[in-house]
Amino acid sequence: MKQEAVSENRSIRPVTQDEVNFYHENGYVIVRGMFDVEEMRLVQAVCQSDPNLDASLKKVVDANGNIWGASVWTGLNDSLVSAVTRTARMVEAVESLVGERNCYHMYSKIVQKYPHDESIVHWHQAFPSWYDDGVPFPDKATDCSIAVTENTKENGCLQVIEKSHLLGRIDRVEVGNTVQCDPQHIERALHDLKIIDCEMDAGDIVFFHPNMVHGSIENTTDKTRILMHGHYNAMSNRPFAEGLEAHTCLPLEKLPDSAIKDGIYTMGFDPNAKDWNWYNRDPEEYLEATA
Ligand SMILES: O=C(O)CCC(=O)C(=O)O
Ligand SMILES: [Fe+2]
Repeated sequence: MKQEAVSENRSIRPVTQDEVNFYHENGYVIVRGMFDVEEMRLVQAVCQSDPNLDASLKKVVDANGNIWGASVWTGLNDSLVSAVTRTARMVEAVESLVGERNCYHMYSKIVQKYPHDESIVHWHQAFPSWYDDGVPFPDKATDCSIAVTENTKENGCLQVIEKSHLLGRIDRVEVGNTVQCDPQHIERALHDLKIIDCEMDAGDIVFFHPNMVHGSIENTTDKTRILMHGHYNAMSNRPFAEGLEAHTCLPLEKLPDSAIKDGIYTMGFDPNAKDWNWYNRDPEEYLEATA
């Protein structure tokens, strides 16, 4: 069945005013039970067995030469994972956090950390790339990470530096085939700010401000850790540049929260979804150059 947007859909899990206040004060908020276990099992099944996910994988090389990867898509499509990003729960939560009704989905990605995966996602912020695109206000966009599986300290859950959204946009330096926040700034910030391990059960979600410094470390367990990251922006905050893949600015029409269980999608992961490689250098080329 094709996706149908029904504008009067209401969220079954609205974020509370306390959650919104916590987000603004600390730069992040973990919203428990945004999705249920049955819904996350459907997404897990896509991650485990849909070859389209691997085909869209963008590989990232860390400082030690270990590789992690993200399956990325932009815009909206008829897949299960895209339906998740459009449920009334998600759209209304985003609207509450950015303080505007009319938002668009920039891009999403799925990051799987396999058993005993030693790769590191170095400390970084999302906003600097959007700034490069021409997005003006960091407060009018938001990042989120849905725990598709259980996320623990041991399996390399997302880590954020509490209140780091107050640091503003930090200079980036190259690491592996990508960039990270200048480590000197991070070291200084960590004198005052603490690292939060975003431990979550499947279905929990962490929303965080685009200037929040975040990353993750090794998975020391026998199980794969999966996060689905979403990035949204207020329509009023669209960049000045035109023709940018991640800013097609399609109005984010809500799907009913029942869409996932009702199967209102045509595939797990869309192989034709618009994707692009925003990392600095192709990993193969990078590894060859540094061999
Ligand atoms: O999944 C993770 O560990 C973090 C990934 C991330 O922050 C990113 O891809 O921008
Ligand atoms: Fe990130």
